[in-house]
Order: sequence, then structure tokens, then C-alpha cells
Amino acid sequence: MTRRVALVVAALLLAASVASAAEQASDLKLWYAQPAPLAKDWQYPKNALEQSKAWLEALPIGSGRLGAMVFGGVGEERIQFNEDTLWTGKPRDYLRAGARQHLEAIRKGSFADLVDGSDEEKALNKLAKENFLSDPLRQKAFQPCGDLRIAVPGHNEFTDYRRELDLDSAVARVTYKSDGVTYTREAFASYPDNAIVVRFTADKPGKIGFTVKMDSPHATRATELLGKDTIQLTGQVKDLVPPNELGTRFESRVRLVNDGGSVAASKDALTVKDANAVTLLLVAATNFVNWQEVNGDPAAQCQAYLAHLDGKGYDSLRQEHVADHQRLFRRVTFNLGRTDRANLPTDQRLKMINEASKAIAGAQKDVPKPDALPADGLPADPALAALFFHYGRYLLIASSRPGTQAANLQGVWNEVLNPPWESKYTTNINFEMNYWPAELTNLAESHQPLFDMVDDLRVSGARTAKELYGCGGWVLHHNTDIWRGTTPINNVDGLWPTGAAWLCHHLWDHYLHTGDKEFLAKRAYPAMKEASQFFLDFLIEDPKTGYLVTNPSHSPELHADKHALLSYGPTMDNQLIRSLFAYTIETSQILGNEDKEFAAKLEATAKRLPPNKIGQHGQLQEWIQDWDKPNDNHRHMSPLWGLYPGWDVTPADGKMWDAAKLLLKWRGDGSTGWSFAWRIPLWARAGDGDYAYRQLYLQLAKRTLPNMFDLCGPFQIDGNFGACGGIGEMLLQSHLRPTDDRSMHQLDLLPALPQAWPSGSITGLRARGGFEVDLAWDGGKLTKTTIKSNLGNPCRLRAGDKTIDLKTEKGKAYTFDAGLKAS
Ligand code: FUC
Repeated sequence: MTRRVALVVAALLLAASVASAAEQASDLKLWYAQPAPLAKDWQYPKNALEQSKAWLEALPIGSGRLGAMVFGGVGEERIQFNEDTLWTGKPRDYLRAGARQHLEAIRKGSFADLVDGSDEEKALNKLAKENFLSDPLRQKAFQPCGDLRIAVPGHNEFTDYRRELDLDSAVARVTYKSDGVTYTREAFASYPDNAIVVRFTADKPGKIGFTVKMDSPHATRATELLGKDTIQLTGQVKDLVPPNELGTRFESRVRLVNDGGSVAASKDALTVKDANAVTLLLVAATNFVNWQEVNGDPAAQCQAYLAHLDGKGYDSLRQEHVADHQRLFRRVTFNLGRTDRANLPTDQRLKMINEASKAIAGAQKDVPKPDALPADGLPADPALAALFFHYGRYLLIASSRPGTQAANLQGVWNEVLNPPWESKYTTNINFEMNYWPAELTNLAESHQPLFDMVDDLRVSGARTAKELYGCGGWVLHHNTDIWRGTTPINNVDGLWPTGAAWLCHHLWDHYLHTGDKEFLAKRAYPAMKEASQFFLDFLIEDPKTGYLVTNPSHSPELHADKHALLSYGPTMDNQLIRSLFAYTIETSQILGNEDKEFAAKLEATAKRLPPNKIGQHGQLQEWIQDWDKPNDNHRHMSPLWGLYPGWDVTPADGKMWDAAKLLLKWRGDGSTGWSFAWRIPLWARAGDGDYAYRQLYLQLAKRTLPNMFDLCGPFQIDGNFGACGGIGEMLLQSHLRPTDDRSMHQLDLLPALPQAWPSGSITGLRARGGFEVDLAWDGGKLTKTTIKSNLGNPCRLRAGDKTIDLKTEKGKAYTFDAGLKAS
């Protein structure tokens, strides 16, 4: 930082104070002084792609399986909801008949290093697209389920409006005054009770009155009354893509429970009058059972969900929900101090840093310089960065719980029939990024749906491995959906065969954090072994270099100038496969050397993979050929997988480490939200907190919506999760193993603290080796740390220039001062 900026930051942070208990509670809220701007008599847009602006201001709640967006309208409320198994399509595989017979020609063409745009390249791409890619070319789409439309008569005039989302209790709340009465609405999505619950109260008796209807954008929707207090919504998804096949069937029900007053039912609406309080219980289900079966009975499910809620009062539902959420959410606390800005509505705070960021000249193309950051932006509001971190954890809890579908490109929140990229799972960065906070920020349970998905993909991916490539094991290309598609899709850049290796990294990382050997043996190892088997069979000798390489493949999603997109042995693939082989071998040893022969094969094959290479400009090469262009600031940073989330390149690699850092510099600032987010942990791994901070700053300023959802081009949730994990990585890293003792992990404490956060604290982070870590700092330096050992492993602690080795006992906590002296 320049001296002047540093002085301004210091002055602002002097004004920043440690939060009182009340302030701490309010600092865990997103809040707004106006409703999400839903037009009066709003109707579903004709254009199935059009996400309403209001939706991007509404507030998300979720139980993993159910998601909802609360708009907070006063006279007209809309609660749009999702069920995570409602997708277009049906059980299927996407294999194109006869595809395999074209493999050899594609491989040959790819090895020929064709010129971009040449007739040969065009012919090769055509051949691949028409004969080798999936059938159909696109995978299926996550669908909206329905809406609650609530009309509140006479509430057009109101004052004292406030709409908030409390991350600590996972309750969305709206309050306002109308005609001398204060009205409150609360909404939450309960994981233990499988329902969305909305509660209406007032500070005077007999004042609650409204009409509720159900609605849905699906052409097949129908609503009907069930008895006196329940509305039923049914429908079946119809694909917008020809041949417009019918997909999943769904049902949803809302039950109205009133305290006092009267309820009248009309054809498809319930009208309550003069009640003291009202609770709406919303449930939903589909006929999806699993990726191979769709013979579920959504009506019976809904009935069972509602029966389960019978007799449970609002207070007990709320209590159970809050306890369930807080058990996870409260594992981590994070405080960066606060200024008065923390008292402002969230949208105003975001606007202020967006305004301030306009002073940054030359973002995007330039190699970033931290001193170009305007001090009046994020440094003036440190609590906003903390709120963004907490929001990432909140969103993961709300969109990914044991037994639910994994968080997709939009988590579990989608309003439109034709969502961007089908709101599915892009596995060449986006899906994995969703899970970066899972282990580090102490939400390992939320990681489970990804592991469940791997169980399915092992089966569908084995079919693709065999049919498309004649290989054993399982393969995954750059996307999947609820039907567990594993074939290459869309275009030739779908021909990237290394998705399974990236997902396996998550299995290994879960083990490293938890030490769960049963998980390692029963779930992780079979998936790793079969993924490795695929590569043993698939790798092919590069005639020019003799290395064993992937082919066909490409470097997601970068296109080297003048060179064909389809290529072979890109750096990212080599890093992913090298890492996969290494932890598969290590796992076989941990499990008692049961697969010695297989491990030996992996060992021999690993030696023949292309190593990371340094190119003519001193950069880490993206391709096996030296094609990189200086200052290519593409949004993807594929060859930097080995820096983060992998650790295939580390400071011990000397010149290679510098080469990776040079490539990172070339990439400059992010562009899409997720590309900013990826740069946060990358710079953190490079040990530069100010560059990491700059990416976070720009993401918040340029790619964050009023409801704090991340923007890719459209809304995409990966950037929320990536930034959350990235902030964690700035404060704690544990990927290095400094000695030959494989149980020993290095815990780097505050490895990339930016100057903008001179003091703060975080508790409850998780480190590899089975540790729970609390950190406090002041003046930019660690003041105190507590390391709780869950497994009794040894660790090396590093803070600044201090290093100590620590032997631990299982279950014990160890506290150290600034000099890493036990205290
Ligand atoms: C990858 C990215 C795009 C987008 C899409 C879902 O293809 O390159 O930016 O995030 O996934």
C-alpha cells in the first residue's frame, strides 16, 4: 500500500471497533429498507430465460432439499420455491451410438497440433461434435417448483419497513407498521421438519388477514383445495428443448393454520380474516427416487410431510430449526471489527464499495497492484467482508445437507424454466468451488451430497468409460446433471475427461480433515481406485515426447491463440492425475497395503506423466507445448489447479513455484464472480494477502447482487462459496506435509493476512490432520492461537517467521501466544 492509503486505512480502522454483543448479532444480518421490487400483479415472464430483477433482491432460505426466495412485499408477497429433484428429463444415458469408432481419428487429429480455424481443425471439431459428443448435446435443467402468492388487503400504506435475513438463526423476517399496527412475518426452511414455514403476527389481536394462492410457471400446473385448510399444486415438467418430453412430476401443498379469526376457502385460494396469528406450512415432493428411478409418489410424500407437522406448534418448529442450523453455523465465528457502515442496509453498503471501486483504473488487463485500492471502499467496512464469509457458510448449509442433492450452479434457488447453463453441475471448476468451504469452515456434513453424487457417477461413468473409450473405471467430463450424465457435452470443449480426478480430490481431502478411515475404505478408495483405473487404460503415449497423456482433452476453458482447442496432456490434467495416483497409492498403504500390485502400476505410470513445465517466459506452461501468451488474463486458471485447490506445486518446487506465481500474475484480476473468487485462495497460497484481498474487494464491488448472490454473468453461486473458502485460506492453510511422517501436517497461521485487516479473530476453522483452529491477531500479527487436536496427530505450526513442532494428544487443546510459546 502507498503511505497515504495506509494512513487512511489506519485512520478508518481506528474508528473500527470491537463489536458489542448486540452489534455482533446485527452483523450477521443482511437487511434492507424496502421490499424486493416486485411489480404489482406480477406475472411469469414470457421469456423463460428472464430472471426477474426482484428475484435477485429477494432473500434465500433453504433446507438443502427445499429452497425459497422471500420477496418481502407488503400488500403482495411472493415466496418462490424449489425442490432439488425437480429437473427436466428422465433416467437416461447420453451416449451417442457408434461414438467409439471415431475415437482413433479424434486422437490422431488432436496429436496433429492443428492450426486454429484451419480446414482440418474445422473437420475434426465437426467429427467430434456430430459423432462423439453426447446425445442429445445438452444435459437437462433444474426447474422452479412454484410460488406462494399472498395478497394482504389494505396494507398499501406502511412505514418502518425492514426486511432481513438473519444468518445466525436462518430466519428471514419482514416488519412494518400499517394503520398503527406493527406486523411481523418470519420464514424459514426446516431441514429436520422438511418444510418451509411462514408465520404472520401482529402486535394487536385479530389483525391478520390475507389470501394465499399457489402458482407455478409450468404449463401443466393445476391447483386445487384439499379439505378446508390446504391448497394442492401439481404439475409435470415439460422440456423446453424439442422433442419437449415430459419430465419429473411434482406436488406441493400449503396448509394454513390460524390462531383466531376465520378461514374461507374458494376454488383455489384460502382467505383468512381477523386472526391473531397464522402459520403457513409448505411442503413439496417429486416422483424422483434416484437417478435411475422416477416411480416416487409425490402426493403420498406431501401427505406424510404434512402429517409429520401435525400438532407441532410454530414455536417448536422454529426452535428445532434454529437449533439444527446453529449446530452447524455457530461452529465458526469471524470478526474483523466494524465501522458505522455496518449499521447501514446491505444494498447501500454494496453500492458504496461499488462506487469507490470505480476509482480503480485499468482493472482486468493489468497485473494487479494492491496499492491501487481506494481506501474508501471495503477497508471502510471490514464487517462486510466478514458478512460475505458468513453468507457463504449460510448458503452451503441451506443448499447442501446429508441426503439432499448437491448444491448446483445456483445452489437450490432457481426461478426460471431455462436457467443459465441449466443450473446444473459444471465440473471443470464451478461445482468443486461450491465445496471449498466445506471442510475448512467446519461444515463437513454439507460435503456429503457431493460424495453421494460420486457414488452415482461411478456407475454412470463406468458405462461411459467402457462404451466411449473401451476403458475400465469411471470417467466424468466437464458437466453432469441429476441424471448423472458423464459423456462430453455441448461442444468440443466438453471433451475434457478429468472431472472424476477432481471430485476424488474432495474424497481424499475429507479424509485428511476428519481421519475417517471407514469413509476412506468404503467410499473414497473404491472411487479413487476406479478413477485411477480409467486413466491407466486411457492414457496414451504422445508420439513426440513419449509421455503418457490424456487425449482427447483440452485445458478448461482456454484456447491458445492459433492452436486447435482439442489437445492432449494439458498441465491441469497431469496435475489432477498425478495427485489422484499419489493419494490412491497412499490410501492403499493406509488401508494395509491391500492393493500393492495396483499401487505399483500407478507408481510406474505416474513417472511417465508429463511434469509441470516452465516455458519461454518463465511461466508455468498451460499446455504440453509452450503456447502461453504473457498477460493472458483468461477467467479460467486451469494449470494453477496445482497451486489451489491442489498442491502439486509448492514453495519447495523453487523455480516451478515462481513460474506458477508468474502465471497467476498474468491472469490479473478476475472477470466473472467465480474467477475473482478463485484468485482469492490462489493469491493466499502464493502468500500475498493484499492481492487476495484485492480480488475479494473487486468481487464484492463488481460481481455481487443486492442480496449478496454472486454474479457470473447471470447469478451463479460458486463465487459465494469460492470467496468463503478463499477467505479461510487467507487465514489458515494446512496442505503441506513438511516431513516424511505422513501424519504430520503443517498449519500455516495467517499465511496471507492483508494490510486491510490488521486486527481480528476467527474460531473453529478445520485443518488437515484433524485440528480445530482459533486465531486472534492485532497489528497484522498473530496474538493468540488455540489448536484442538481431534485425532492426536503431530503438526508443525508456522506463524510469520516462527515455527514449532507439536506432538498432540487426541481431544486436547493447545494455546500459544504471539511467539508460538505455550500459554
Ligand atoms: C464454465 C465457465 C463459465 C460458467 C459455466 C457455468 O464453463 O467458463 O463462465 O461459469 O462454467
